[in-house]
Amino acid sequence: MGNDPDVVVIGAGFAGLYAVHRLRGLGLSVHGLEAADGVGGTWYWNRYPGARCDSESYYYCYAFSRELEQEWDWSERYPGQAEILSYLEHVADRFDLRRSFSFSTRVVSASWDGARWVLETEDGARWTCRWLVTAVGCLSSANVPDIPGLESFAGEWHHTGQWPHEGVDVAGRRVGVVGTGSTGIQAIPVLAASAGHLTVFQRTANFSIPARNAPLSADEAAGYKADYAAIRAVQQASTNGHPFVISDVDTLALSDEERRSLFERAWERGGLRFRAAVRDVLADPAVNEKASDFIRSKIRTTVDDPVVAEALTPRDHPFATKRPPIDTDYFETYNRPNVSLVDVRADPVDAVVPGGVRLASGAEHPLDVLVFATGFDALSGPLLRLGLRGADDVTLADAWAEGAATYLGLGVAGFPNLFTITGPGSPSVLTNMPTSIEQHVDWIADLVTYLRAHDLDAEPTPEAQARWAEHVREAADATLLPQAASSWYLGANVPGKPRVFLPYAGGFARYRGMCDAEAEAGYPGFALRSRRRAA
Ligand code: NA7
Repeated sequence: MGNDPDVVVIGAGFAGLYAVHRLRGLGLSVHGLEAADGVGGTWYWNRYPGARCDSESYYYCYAFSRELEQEWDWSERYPGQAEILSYLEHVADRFDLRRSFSFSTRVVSASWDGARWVLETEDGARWTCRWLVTAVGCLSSANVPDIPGLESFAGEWHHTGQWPHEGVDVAGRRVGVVGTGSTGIQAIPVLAASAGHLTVFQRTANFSIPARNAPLSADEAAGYKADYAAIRAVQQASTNGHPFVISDVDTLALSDEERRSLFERAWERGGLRFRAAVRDVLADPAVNEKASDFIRSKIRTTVDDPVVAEALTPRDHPFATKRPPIDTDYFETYNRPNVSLVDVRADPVDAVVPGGVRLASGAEHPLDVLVFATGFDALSGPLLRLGLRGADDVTLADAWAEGAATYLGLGVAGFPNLFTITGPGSPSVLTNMPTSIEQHVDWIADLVTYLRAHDLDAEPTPEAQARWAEHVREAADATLLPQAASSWYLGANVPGKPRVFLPYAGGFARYRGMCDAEAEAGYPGFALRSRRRAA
């Protein structure tokens, strides 16, 4: 195939590995390009202390191979970064995928020349392909705040999503963490355990639920393996790709005591199961307020110092309207004598100085290590940095000047034969990721099969894309999600990013049904053009 396969897949994480496997299985020539020197995607880069998945291990994995499901053994309820990376390395070997990838190969531009995509990589190589499939992840473009003086810092600083492979020695040192999203909340307790002093710079207090991580017993693992068919069926029928059935209890109809007891049981189960126990938590403000108040009461009783507890209590957004973290000893960590909390909403960061961080008030916090747990330019960011140019030489940046727009999250008008796994406008980040990824890859494989059989090129029509944007907006507006003004779902975490609610909040099963209907109807949302006529 030289440098001219049928399909180029960008990325070798969960999405890229499965895309290469699935598309290769159709008899197509497929090649993957990956910036890292190995597989893993998110789990290759995010090696910060405490990095762990919030989905449970027995379902945060591929479902496409019954044998793989039975062969692989997970060791904990939630898989840690190293274990997920081992799993993906195993998948790459088991399905002989590495031979189809070039590693240490970053794509810097990709242009549609009227018949094929022409890609350039950082090392100057050129690839062409008929179909371009992006598997670049949703949370892979690091968001490092533009703080004056950062270059003058005499210590070391790192973004959690670009953590050094050799690790960072924090033992006995003065460590600062900026950010209290899912990442900060995972890293803070682990860093605090070995740092000399840990200073947390918090802009927005966050809700968090105890994960209740634990080793996975042999009996539990065997039970899941025996039950996989049923587990997968629940995932497919669910709103979020998790195998939980959402409670049908009307919490508002309960007495205060009954409701408290329901919340307590859910709190003990922990993790994302807490949310599944509270029906309508993202639909009904009154329900949400009860759940939010319950979590606030837990913060008050966990954190010893009432002033610190109050500063840690979220008041500016309803529970779960920002991606709700789950934790191991997060709030308890503030009871340690070597941990302090700094409210940078009240007293913002003014500059990084050689010795640490200086606030607007002039207060200085001396630091040896500064950790940015400041998140990502989510969903659109990883696609924008590929340097895509579609038909008529239009850049993706121009096409998305008013905000990311796609059809079904799977393709972009004006960008023929480009398919975006878990793109903006798909449910992706609101779901269990491998479940969404497999659904996308299978759907793209069917579309490519159809295009090959009929010798067609395809891109979404502008009308279908506009209808989808409207539907994505309506789906978000039917929930409380847009109420979190600073959420990365809205692009609000990146200065200058257009405010568009990015993921599709209408539910995974419903979305899957719409994708299936699109395929069954012969892809009416796509402009299909004969290649022979184009040639
Ligand atoms: P998030 O959820 O975007 O969290 C980033 C955190 O960093 C959040 O607390 C932000 O505060 C804070 N932040 C960002 N920029 C700044 C500046 N300039 N100053 C102070 N604080 C700042 O990213 P995560 O990596 O934790 O999680 C991303 C997803 O990965 C997660 O949701 C899971 O899906 C996996 P803010 O709330 O914006 O005020």
